[in-house]
Amino acid sequence: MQPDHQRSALNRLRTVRGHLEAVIAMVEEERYCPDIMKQVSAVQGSLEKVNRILLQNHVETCVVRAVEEGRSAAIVDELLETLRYAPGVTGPITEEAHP
Ligand SMILES: [Cu+2]
Repeated sequence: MQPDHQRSALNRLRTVRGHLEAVIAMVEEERYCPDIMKQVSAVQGSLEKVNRILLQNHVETCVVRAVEEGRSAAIVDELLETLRYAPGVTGPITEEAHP
């Protein structure tokens, strides 16, 4: 991975881990359901940000290399398949999805 993308992805994932621990505590403490749902949604938004970073890294490295090596058709097929893992990535940018 490109070092800046790796650092950014790791920072965000570690933040999500902490956030998720807090959500688990909310469930254990039987907090008000909509309050928990709001936090789950925020975690999902954070994970979508990670996928945006991973996709950017992939396009800048693996995809560029594949095109240079004449594997354009195969990498485009794979890329379209990859986008299915991240519907939030290809949708409109919401406030939460901004870096
Ligand atoms: Cu890649």
